[in-house]
Amino acid sequence: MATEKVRVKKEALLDWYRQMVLIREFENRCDELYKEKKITGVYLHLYSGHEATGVGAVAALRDSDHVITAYRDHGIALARGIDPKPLMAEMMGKRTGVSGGKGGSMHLASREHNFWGGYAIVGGHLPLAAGIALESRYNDKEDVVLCFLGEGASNNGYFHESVNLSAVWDLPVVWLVENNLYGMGTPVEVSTGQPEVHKRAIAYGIEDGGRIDGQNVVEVYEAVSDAIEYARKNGPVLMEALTFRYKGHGVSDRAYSERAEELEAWHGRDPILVARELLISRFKDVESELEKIDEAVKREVDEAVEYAENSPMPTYEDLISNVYVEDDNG
Ligand SMILES: Cc1ncc(C[n+]2csc(CCOP(=O)(O)OP(=O)(O)O)c2C)c(N)n1
Repeated sequence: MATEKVRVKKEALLDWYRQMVLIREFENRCDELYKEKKITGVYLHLYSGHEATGVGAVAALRDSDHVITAYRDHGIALARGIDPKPLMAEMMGKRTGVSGGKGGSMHLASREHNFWGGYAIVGGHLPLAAGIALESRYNDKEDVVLCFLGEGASNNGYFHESVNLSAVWDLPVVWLVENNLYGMGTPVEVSTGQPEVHKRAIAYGIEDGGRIDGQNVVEVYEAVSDAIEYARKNGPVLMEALTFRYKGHGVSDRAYSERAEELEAWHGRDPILVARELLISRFKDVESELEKIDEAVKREVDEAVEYAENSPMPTYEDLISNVYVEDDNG
């Protein structure tokens, strides 16, 4: 793939910083609301630690491109531009939620944003990504699908079937593995014969997009931009961003105390910190702008929580709508 390095402008970097702070703040509040039982459900999977991967990768897309992911989806939804208010309302199962309160944390989607969810079955969204990419190819569109998946998801059958089909049909899809080194509590070396997942590209005869630093939003943006443009013209790319999840698998899971040292080291390379340091080193007097962003994001999340708390629950009619398609006779 041709690598054209474009120096990222200050405005873009500030906006990515803002998005990452928004994701962190939004999810910290979700964690609290879950403990208060205002967000319910068996699981709540936080994206904390992965922010640079989601923000940098989604920034590489056109509006007409598509995004799909698994259950660790709130951060990617925010990066795709979904308003925090209907997103928070969705978390609480409210009628004003982005999916009418029927999706919740793991199954939120927004057609308007070409953000297709949100799936709980590990790897289950990969065939859907291939299907969306097939529609684009079949109808001679230029749209690309960015499919996020965990390294754990690269070990089941969905992965093999979908990546193979993307190869034989030259589908415009970027398979972006967020390798956070653990699937639930299982280290990648224990579950995966080739722990550098991107190297599997050769087995499918597709482009290897390499392994990138998932903590650095600029590096992610540049590498994923190359991959997206390659996919648009030629076909699939498999690549991998190395990152780390700060919390347990879900908020009810323990945070694996045996990983304390590893966790500390990753916090030292926190994606928000990395972006902050880059901004400060590159632009004079940017600290006051960063403070303003931090404060504005807190207000935005407060307003989202207030909106969600004051929103109504779905009615019975809401709950049974969009379940079955009505035929012409009603
Ligand atoms: C088909 C299937 N098998 C098992 C599970 C249980 N499960 C949920 S998440 C998970 C680990 C997946 O790890 P990975 O794909 O690396 O994503 P991460 O949670 O690290 O983001 C497992 C085994 C499931 N939801 N679906």
